[in-house]
Amino acid sequence: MHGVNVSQSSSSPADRRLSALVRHLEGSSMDSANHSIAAAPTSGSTGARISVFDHVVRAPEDPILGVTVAYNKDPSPAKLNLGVGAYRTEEGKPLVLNVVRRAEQMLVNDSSRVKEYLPIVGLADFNKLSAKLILGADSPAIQENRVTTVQCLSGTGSLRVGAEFLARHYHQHTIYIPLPTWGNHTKVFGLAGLSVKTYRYYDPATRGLNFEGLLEDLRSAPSGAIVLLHACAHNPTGVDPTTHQWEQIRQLMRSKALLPFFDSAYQGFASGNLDADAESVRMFVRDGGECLVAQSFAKNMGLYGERVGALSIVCRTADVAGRVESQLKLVIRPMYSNPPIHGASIVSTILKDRTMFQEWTIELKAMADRIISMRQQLFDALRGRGTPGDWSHIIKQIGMFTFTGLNSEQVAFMRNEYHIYMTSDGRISMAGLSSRTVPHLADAIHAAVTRVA
Ligand code: PLA
Repeated sequence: MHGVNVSQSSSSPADRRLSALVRHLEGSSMDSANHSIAAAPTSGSTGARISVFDHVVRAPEDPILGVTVAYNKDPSPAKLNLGVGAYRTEEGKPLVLNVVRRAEQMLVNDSSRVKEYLPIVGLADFNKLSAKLILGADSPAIQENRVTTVQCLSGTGSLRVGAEFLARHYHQHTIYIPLPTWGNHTKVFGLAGLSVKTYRYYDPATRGLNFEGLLEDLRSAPSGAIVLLHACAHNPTGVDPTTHQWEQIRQLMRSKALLPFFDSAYQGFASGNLDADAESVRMFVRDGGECLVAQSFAKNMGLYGERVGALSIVCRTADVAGRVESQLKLVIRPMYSNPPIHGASIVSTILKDRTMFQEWTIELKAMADRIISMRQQLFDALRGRGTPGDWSHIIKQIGMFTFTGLNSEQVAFMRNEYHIYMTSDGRISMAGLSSRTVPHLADAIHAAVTRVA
């Protein structure tokens, strides 16, 4: 097993929270001498001042979002940001979908709309429609009322709320995440108090799925363990199991009572089809078993900064679902009280209107198709240059990213010499590329593989 335990300590989350509370209470009964020392730097008296935060060390930038920080500082006009997975047009500009603009206009024009707090679980319409989008309009689980859905702060917030719930109410505290995976998974689950281990996923030799390794690792996981699955368009590898492989994973997981936690951040971005990209999740729901799904509307609706997402927990019965929801409210209330209204209103306006929904699917397909055409163009450009190596994985992988196989020295070389920015694991966001920038990237890759070992 390739397990790495990254939980903060061996004590349970409840123990850690308790000791934090004790520390806090001890702090508030400090003697007055301690108080005056602590207060001195902010007291305004003259003389040398030492900050109470003097011991704080500078933290490294985030491995993904930090790429944008470095990119923004680069004055070169030729610079290209292929780090974060954010869609760009052929002109290299961020895209606000027409249907989103139209929904926003409708919301603004509706003077009956107010800015009251949403309920703790968010906008009711949004929750219903989000569950329908991922589970399917005819999902028996929805019809039987055994799904609870809560609006959360995009995909990350949905994962975090799900993780906090599991840490409090699920008997198994070990979660298996794929190796590699989106870098934030380890932190989200570890900080919620779960013990994070990995299962084999990617095989660098074939640049494909290490299916045998995956099955072997899940087979030896303890019964009941949680397993994080990317619903589609695996980040960072762009490698997904086939339908047949998904079915084998499902059977193995159900036979061992492993609990699936789906991360669906790219529905519609892999194939351009919303239903096809939800098929893995639906397979697990069809068998009547339980699972969690974190959904993000950042990419498929281009609502990155609006932070719109949902956590759905599919339960065995409506009664269980109701009780689970009551506990989710206790998780959410002390974290951020209730979610923001605007983004969720945009999504529900679009999802509940037939014409707008149709318009959205067309715009979504156009984004997915542009990404697919970037794959072909980059592949052709490398072949045209006679760049050493087999680059067919560029057209075989799916979704927003290509896992190039470039090493960290080659990545650094491309940043320094060509002003092309990507994550150090060699992942490039195909959505950040355009016909205009493909030749520059192909030149850079060619130089990197021929000049840097
Ligand atoms: N899950 C996966 C697999 C993701 O790739 C991302 C985003 C999220 C969840 C969270 O997205 P959200 O909270 O914005 O909805 N990954 C990005 C951005 C696109 C990031 O790192 O935050 C990425 O570049 O990998």
